[in-house]
Amino acid sequence: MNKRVVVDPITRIEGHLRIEAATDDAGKITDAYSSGTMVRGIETILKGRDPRDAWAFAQRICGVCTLVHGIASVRAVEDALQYEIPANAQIIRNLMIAAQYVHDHVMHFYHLHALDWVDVVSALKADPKATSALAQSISAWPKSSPGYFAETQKTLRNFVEGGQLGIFANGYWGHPEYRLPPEANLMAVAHYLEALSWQRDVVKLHAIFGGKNPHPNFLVGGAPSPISVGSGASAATALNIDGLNKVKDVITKMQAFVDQVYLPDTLAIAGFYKDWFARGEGLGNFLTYGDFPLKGHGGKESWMIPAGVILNRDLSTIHPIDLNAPGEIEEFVAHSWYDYSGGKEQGLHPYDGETNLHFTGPQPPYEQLDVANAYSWLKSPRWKGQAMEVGPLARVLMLYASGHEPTKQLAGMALGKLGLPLTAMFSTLGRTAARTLESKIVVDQMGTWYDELVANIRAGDLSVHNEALWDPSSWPGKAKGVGFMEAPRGALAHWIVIEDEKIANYQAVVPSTWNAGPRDEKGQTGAYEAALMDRHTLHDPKQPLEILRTIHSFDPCIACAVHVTDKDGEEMVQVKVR
Ligand code: NFE
Ligand code: MG
Repeated sequence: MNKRVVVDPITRIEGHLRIEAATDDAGKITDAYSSGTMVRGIETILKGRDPRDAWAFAQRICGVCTLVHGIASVRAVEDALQYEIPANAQIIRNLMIAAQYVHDHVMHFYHLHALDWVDVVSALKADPKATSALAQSISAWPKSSPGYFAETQKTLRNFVEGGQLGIFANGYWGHPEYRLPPEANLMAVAHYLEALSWQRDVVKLHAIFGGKNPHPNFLVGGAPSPISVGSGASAATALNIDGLNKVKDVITKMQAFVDQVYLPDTLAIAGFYKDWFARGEGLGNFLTYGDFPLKGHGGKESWMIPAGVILNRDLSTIHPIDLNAPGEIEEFVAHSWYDYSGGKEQGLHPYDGETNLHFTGPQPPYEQLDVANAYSWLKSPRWKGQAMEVGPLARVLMLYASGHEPTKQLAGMALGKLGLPLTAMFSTLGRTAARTLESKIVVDQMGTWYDELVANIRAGDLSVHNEALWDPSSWPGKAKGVGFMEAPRGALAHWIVIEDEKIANYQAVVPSTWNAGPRDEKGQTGAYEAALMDRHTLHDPKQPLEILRTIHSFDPCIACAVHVTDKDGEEMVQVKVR
């Protein structure tokens, strides 16, 4: 007889996610359902506003991927108005996006995902000397002495003996599926704590270019902070040589942590869980929009991460995508708590997207989702009618399939060390490893972008903003455009329709909506659901560690994924902007 395992809320994520899994008597997952259980109000409140202000509202969709909605928003307006931006602004945006990736991925690995693989309490049994030997055998990271690990262990013991595990409370400690030796657990706990202080340095990059973090400033047509090579009061508040030196220092710290901590830890931990490279694949379809424009003012000639679709694991063909074409990107609501004016069965392109709430599900608290009908506040995005996985794995596969040499070498090294074939990437741990690999690929590129920016400034190019289209009276009466990027969790795009200088429609289709969305009108599962239905057996249904491993491998963000209006479709708040 089928049993129902309900995990609600899934913790160590952003937002509110419920997973239901049906299992057979042996604990094997036979069916899985993903439900976003909260609802918010961003797309609707953008209507009627000045398009140049949209980024500041859209960015509040999420505080985790803190800048991505700002970038997608300014790019949407720039696409609609055919608004070119200066080369320096493009480089500054690249550096800000890259810092976001590496920051987000390291935080995910240590603070959100590691505890699925690392038993914190077991670290108390570790021998600090043996831990030091282990750490030194995999990395030249200087913080690896026996005394250092003994101190870490003492800190941890104080937590446990004081009955105050705090951030480490409520894990499934002692679960037999934890397989690391105590020394590896202690090393990972030490790096968990180090990553907390490391990230304080990384966010400075956003503060230098964008004034603050989270939610740095942006500007339609360029970058918000002028560049100054002079001295005096105006130089002090501009992007100056002090700021640029700090950026260089941050990039050096990011590079060191990725090379000497994150990458070796990923490989060391993954080596104990190789069977997790053989389950949790899911759809086998992958989509990217592309990011990191590499040359030209608009930067549209060349992207470091290419755009496209991979179908059924076939890396020999990258299918082109068109974000403007009707029938390519569409959102469905057959199993979502929404209605469409033309009927619940149809798909809508985001230019024509609607957010009409219609909650028909059981009122929480509920025993079970009404999965035959609607069961999520997420929509179901599809490409040409097919479900897609987005995110680091999609990007690494796209880079690999398009022949990007650094990616091929790095993936070859990592898989070689683990003794695994390329097909191992289609899995739960493949997804997690892809996040580490892309952090290395991106951080390796940051120094080059930094050098380009400094070279431009030395050559006298201080331009960061294009004034040409700033005045709305220069705009066409009607315009529409799409701003896309690769957010840490995957392909992100905002579609904007501008009429008479104001926003007439605004739709965001977000990475976690692609991955965490429910079934569509054809019954096709989303990526989370499909992944859970790929070879998962629960050792103990009361401690569903296996569900957490695979869901966390996607790094869920449900605030991003659900960003619509309130229950009755009414205005929730009025914000006066003067
Ligand atoms: Ni809120 Fe987000 C990212 C975006 S995920 S974290 O990365 O866009 O849906
Ligand atoms: Mg949306």
